[in-house]
Amino acid sequence: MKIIHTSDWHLGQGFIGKSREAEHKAFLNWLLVQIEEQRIDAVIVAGDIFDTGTPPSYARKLYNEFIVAMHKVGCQLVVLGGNHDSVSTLQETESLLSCLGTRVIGGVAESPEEQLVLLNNSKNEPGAILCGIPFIRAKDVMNSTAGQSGRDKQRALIKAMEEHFQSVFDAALKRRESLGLNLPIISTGHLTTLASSRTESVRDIYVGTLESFPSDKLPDADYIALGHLHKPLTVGGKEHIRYCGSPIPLSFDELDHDKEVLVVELDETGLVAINPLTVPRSQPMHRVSGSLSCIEKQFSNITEGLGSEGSVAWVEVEVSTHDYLTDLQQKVTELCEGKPIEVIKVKRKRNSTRLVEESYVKQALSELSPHDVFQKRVEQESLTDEEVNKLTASFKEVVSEVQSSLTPQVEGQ
Ligand SMILES: [Mn+2]
Repeated sequence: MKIIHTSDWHLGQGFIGKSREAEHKAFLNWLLVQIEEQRIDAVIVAGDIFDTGTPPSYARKLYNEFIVAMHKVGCQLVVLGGNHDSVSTLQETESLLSCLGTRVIGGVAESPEEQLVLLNNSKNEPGAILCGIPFIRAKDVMNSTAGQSGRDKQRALIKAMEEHFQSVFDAALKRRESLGLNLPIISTGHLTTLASSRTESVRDIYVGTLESFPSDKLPDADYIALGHLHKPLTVGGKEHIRYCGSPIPLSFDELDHDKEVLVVELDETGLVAINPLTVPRSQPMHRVSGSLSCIEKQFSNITEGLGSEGSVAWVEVEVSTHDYLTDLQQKVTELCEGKPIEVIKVKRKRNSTRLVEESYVKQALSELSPHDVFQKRVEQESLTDEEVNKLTASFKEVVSEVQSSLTPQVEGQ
């Protein structure tokens, strides 16, 4: 059978004051075409379907319309909760959506069996068993023990998560046996595993006190569909453990790679093939840096590259200058006057290695994570890397303690 593995849609993302609605709409329309053309039997969204626990109306509408379209083409959909999703928001429509062939697993369930999904192939016969593992919150799988050190907590959490993955996988093995069919088993996960990199927009990367989950503790499934990191990655050299990445760039530092979804083929022998499909980029985005005159040249190149479609490019500008220009923002704005360019973010680069000052255009505090704010404050100090690492580690511990005491609606936003 053929599935599409995708994740981290972040529907409703507020991107430095810009809406991503048009891009998400274009992506979902494109995805529906791929589903029909490639004869896809099921789509798995491995977490972070929404950007926040209380997504704006238009984001919920996109989600609902996609589910209806999937029902029309007869393709199964499995939606797993991510750290950005609210378990209760996703679960609120769970029973309704099950009537339309969409299975929602917003959070860790009471019993492992409830997290199993039997996926059908094109002949409408069982084709695979899915272990639907959403983002795991520490309180879902363990009781916190007062007085435990950060390291002990981390160790206990890794163990509890491993047990959770294994318990759902064991339930899948049992189900396979009772069906008497030789079905491949797929697992999902929304977490950071060792040997994977991260980007600036992956906020709240820490699961409780957990920074990274060792990939060798993942179950022995035929394919593991991961979400959380926004760049496509193969984990630890194992072809069958994959991050598909987000379908649109969620920050300017995600422009260095193509966005994709993965078409995964499985049969009774297990994994057959994995083929990435590159998602077309509907919103031009660029990062430019250098002196003001150099930036002016790059603006012209961007304008030429746009063609006559009437689209406006979103640009992040990093100006390197030795002088302190108080009107930097104004100067950059003048450079793009009359051009189909919108400068979203202006950074100042004082010397070649260190960013001394950053100015954000219309960026609200609510768009920053506590970690972003902390990082910005630290950048104002002259500290050694070691000092920064120490401070950041302590800060993370404090934040995770605070977050683990918050309600699920507030957590992870
Ligand atoms: Mn995400």
